[in-house]
Amino acid sequence: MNILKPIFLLLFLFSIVSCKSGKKTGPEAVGPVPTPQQLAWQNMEYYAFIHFNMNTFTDMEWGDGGESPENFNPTALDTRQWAKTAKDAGMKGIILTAKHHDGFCLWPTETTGHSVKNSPWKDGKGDVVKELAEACKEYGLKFGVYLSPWDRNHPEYAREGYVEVFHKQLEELMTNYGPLFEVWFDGANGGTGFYGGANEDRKIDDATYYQWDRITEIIREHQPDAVIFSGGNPDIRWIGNEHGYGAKTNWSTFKPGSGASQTGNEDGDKWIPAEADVSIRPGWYYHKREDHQVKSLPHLLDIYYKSIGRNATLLLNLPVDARGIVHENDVKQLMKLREQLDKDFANNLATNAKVKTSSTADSNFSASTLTDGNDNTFWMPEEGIVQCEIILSFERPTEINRFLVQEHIALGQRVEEFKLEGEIEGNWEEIASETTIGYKRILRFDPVEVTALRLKIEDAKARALISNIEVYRAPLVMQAPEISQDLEGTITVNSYDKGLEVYYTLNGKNPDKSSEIYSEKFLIDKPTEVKAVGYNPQSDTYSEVSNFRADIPKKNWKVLNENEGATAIIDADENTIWTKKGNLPQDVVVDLGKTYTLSGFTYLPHQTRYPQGILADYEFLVSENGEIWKKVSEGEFSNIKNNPIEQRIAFDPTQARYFKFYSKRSADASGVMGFAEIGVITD
Ligand code: FUL
Repeated sequence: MNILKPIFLLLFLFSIVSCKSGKKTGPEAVGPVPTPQQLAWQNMEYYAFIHFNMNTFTDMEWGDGGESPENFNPTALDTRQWAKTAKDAGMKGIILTAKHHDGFCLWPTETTGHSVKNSPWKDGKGDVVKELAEACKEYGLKFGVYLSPWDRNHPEYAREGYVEVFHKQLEELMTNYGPLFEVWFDGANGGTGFYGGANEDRKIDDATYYQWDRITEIIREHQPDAVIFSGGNPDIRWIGNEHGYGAKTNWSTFKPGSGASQTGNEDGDKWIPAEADVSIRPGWYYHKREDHQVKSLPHLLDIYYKSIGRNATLLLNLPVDARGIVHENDVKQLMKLREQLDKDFANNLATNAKVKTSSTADSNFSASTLTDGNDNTFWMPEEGIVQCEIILSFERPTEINRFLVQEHIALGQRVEEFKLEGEIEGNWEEIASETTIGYKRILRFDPVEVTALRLKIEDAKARALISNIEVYRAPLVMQAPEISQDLEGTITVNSYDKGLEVYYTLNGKNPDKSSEIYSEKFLIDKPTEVKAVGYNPQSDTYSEVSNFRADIPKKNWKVLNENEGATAIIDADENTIWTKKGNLPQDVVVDLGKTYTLSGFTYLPHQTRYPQGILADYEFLVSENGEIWKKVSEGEFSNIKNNPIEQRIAFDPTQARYFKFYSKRSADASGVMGFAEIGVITD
């Protein structure tokens, strides 16, 4: 015993010394650094927003607060389906609109009668917040809440009384639903509303009215692990747009009030990283009319790479429908994205590479930490070295098109400028020249075959601390090509992934690699069914087939009874729209420039987020001379309000140079006539 004691003492002293010296060799933090909560949140990367509330039932984006709780009545609400969908999509959590601007509360709050308590759903005994909190727990997801400070229902809004109500609502949410990872405050504050029937405009000073310090206290007291989005004392900031796109330069350091939400501030005095929020459809809430507008795989991929790939997190919104489930179209697109991402990041080629660096502080921060898959280890050059290089050498020429790099942000975001170069046939060539890295940066580029890759840190606030490098050869995106016809009649077939070969037919048959290969635009001046397919020669696989019905060019057409802007409806561009002045009934008369045999017409309503003048019924008349008219078709566009896609109406072939499209009634409440495009089908 007596002999062992001094040995223990020696060992103890040694361990203190080595701990201390270990600390000494580690770097100092640079600038503001994330809290453990912010770090945990950043690690989540990808999580769901769910907009589901009164607006789901009133088909609105912003209710005015005068809605009756009677409206809230989901027929098949299933929060487990939401959680399963998010989980299958690879998301790490869900944030729910517990209360939106219209003031309706999805939980049985004690603060107001404007809640689920007074709805027919579950006879007023339901609690959506609770059901979702439980479903998240079951599926291993984190849970967060959106609580709108603006309340267009509450009679006391903008007065003293409401502030207490708001704090109480927050407290209820913070105390009754288990641990939360994020509390989301919206920037829209004050304006017109119902306000208990007052129906007036109420303004507040966002900075002082809500008492943000008290709000922060409530959150910190009950939910110490939650981060606060926006509001008076934000932990995380808005990315500055609702497209889900981060800027290429994206600092997690920020000066509140600087207005630099997109880029952050290099010299920001606070660590306030960016969250990119975007909806999978045009609207945040569910609208049946948007069932055909769920974002495409290429669009979702772009969002992913421009948010998570640019040092932001991605909060992707799923508008739950009036049944109370995530619509099947949205689920399908989400899973397509998941599948593609799994393929993109399937095989990390960096793990096969030899990694060397131009400088290394010591063996604790060696080059091997860059590819060890451990988030806590990082590489570091010697003290004072800012410009430095990491070189990955491959055994044989390797084709790549993705580069992923991460800084060890626990000690601050440092890199200001970097380059990626590839060794191609013995020469170093630039692949990309960029600015910030941050938590994660992913570069996408055309495939290049390299024998080595060189990451050059060109400028940084202090020596860079790089924790991870990954390299991939993402496969081609098997998206069906997009076919369009312009004013002149020119057909363009566009493949999202330039690596695909594109084949097409003009005879209605499905194309394959024995069909005509598409190499350049071509002209079509008669009714023709154009079909195209993308083909991946490496895997010998095909995309889905796309189908387009081309017809006579519109270049010589004229709208005769024109009022301003009407050419938008015959410009072969569905992004340009026109709404005729004045109320229905209305007509438009078009001169086709010469006589054709017409056998039908097409009508495409506005494809915008807030469409106007979606027409419900029509009469279609034709004329050879523009004076004597013959009605060739009359009817109703069925279900057009819910599904405002192109309408194709056929009639008996008739010779004509002019047509008149007449309508008495719109499917929406606008009472006007709106178009994205109108066209004819010729024989
Ligand atoms: C906006 C809100 O006004 C929208 O309705 C939606 O909730 C979006 C996420 O934030 O500011």
